[in-house]
Amino acid sequence: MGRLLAVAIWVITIASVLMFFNKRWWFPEAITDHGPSVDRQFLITIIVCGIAFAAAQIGLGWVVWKYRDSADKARATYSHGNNRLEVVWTIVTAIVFISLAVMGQRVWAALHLNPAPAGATQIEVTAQQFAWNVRYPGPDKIFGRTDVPYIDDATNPVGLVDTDAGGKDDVVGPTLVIPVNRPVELILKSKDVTHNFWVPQLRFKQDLVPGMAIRVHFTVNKVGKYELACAELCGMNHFKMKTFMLVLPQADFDALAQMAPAQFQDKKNELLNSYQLPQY
Ligand SMILES: [Cu+2]
Repeated sequence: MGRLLAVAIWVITIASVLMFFNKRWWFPEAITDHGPSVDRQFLITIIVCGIAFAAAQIGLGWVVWKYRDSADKARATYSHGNNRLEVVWTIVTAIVFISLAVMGQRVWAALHLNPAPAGATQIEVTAQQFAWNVRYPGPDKIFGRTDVPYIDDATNPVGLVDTDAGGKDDVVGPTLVIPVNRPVELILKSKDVTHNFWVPQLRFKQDLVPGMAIRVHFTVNKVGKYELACAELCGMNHFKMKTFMLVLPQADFDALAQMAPAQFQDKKNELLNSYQLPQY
């Protein structure tokens, strides 16, 4: 029985490792400039963890095999362990994980801590139970003032102040439209609970927290239509919080950004229908 268990542990270990090698279930294509760095960092982490996992499971199988129930019925001996060995593997583990964290920090900082490049296209994304409200500043490139008493879920979901001139041309809708090959800065907000902005192809996830305006910036290098989901279980109808991110050629985006709200929505819907989701 002991031998069988040891072999089962080794077989499961090898099968789990092989699943990563065949890459059948893997990430969708990365479409951001920072995407390859995130993927590289992920690969380094998974190789390091994979080696530790395989070594630990092979060792476990070996112990099960060696100390299986045998005919001589010898009593087991008790060991207090080996302090030197414990100190060594604790230090080695700490060094490995701190190094991984430091290496990953560089990519993280470029995305979240550094300011967006000057001239980045700014778009505000306000999440609520259970919808996405994406606001574009309109031709004047100024976001109009918003205030809580003006919020009306049906007609004014972000609470645009109707007397403010800057908000007259603001467009609010459920779809995120951005230009290709140009830096984009998202200003992420939430009206109620914590939501999470996630387009897998962008290679980042970001919480939207009530009371905060969280900024992230990135550059997308591939035109297309992608799914945008809320990745935080935010309530009963959380599953309904999905929409699309449409990445347009720069000329198409610029033309759209100059349009009045009604025209913008019609053109955006037309463009949205003309792109297909990527197949995996
Ligand atoms: Cu949500």
